[in-house]
Amino acid sequence: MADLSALLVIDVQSDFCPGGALAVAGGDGIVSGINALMEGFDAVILSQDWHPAGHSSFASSHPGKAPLEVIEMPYGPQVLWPDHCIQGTPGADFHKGLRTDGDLILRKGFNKGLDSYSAFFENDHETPTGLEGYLRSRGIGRLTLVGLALDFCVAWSAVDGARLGFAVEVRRDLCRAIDAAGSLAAAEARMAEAGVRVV
Ligand code: VGL
Ligand code: ZN
Repeated sequence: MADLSALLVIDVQSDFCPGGALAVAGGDGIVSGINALMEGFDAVILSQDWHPAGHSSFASSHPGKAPLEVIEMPYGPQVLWPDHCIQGTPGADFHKGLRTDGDLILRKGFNKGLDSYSAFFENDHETPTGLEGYLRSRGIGRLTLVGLALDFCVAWSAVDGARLGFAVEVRRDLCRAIDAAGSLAAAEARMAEAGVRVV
């Protein structure tokens, strides 16, 4: 029953591509490869980082703080970011070249006081996005992840998926990383520990 496969395309949005507010180097270079990969799966799901203006993950919401500084939130440490992926703005749109004819578009990060890197849980590791129920009720047990950024939203989604019992594979060639302050090495270690296959 739970043996169908899904491709999870994480946050391939204008703000994470060159020219965007939180540009990931080479972020636009994975788009055509992701489009081509879509054919081979039972389901295609796209996640979309989707913040209200004034979101608590924005450095601009914390006087005196700069992007990439870390603050303590009630749910734990939170890296601060430039304003990005604000609901309804061009930066929140998917990259113009990305195929968006998948089955589900899952938005996350819409709670003002709580960030959500993972497509499964918000950053308190508790509040679900609903993706787990969607996958299980469609009989999906195998996930392949691609997108942006490898060391944040892709890795957090992959680790949560593996912990929930899905078989998770990350296609490294179709991801790009932010790699701030050792974040890529840390993410790789957490993925390995969780049993994520990085190929
Ligand atoms: C992401 C930082 C902030 C991501 C989203 O998609 O990896 N990173 N919001
Ligand atoms: Zn974000």
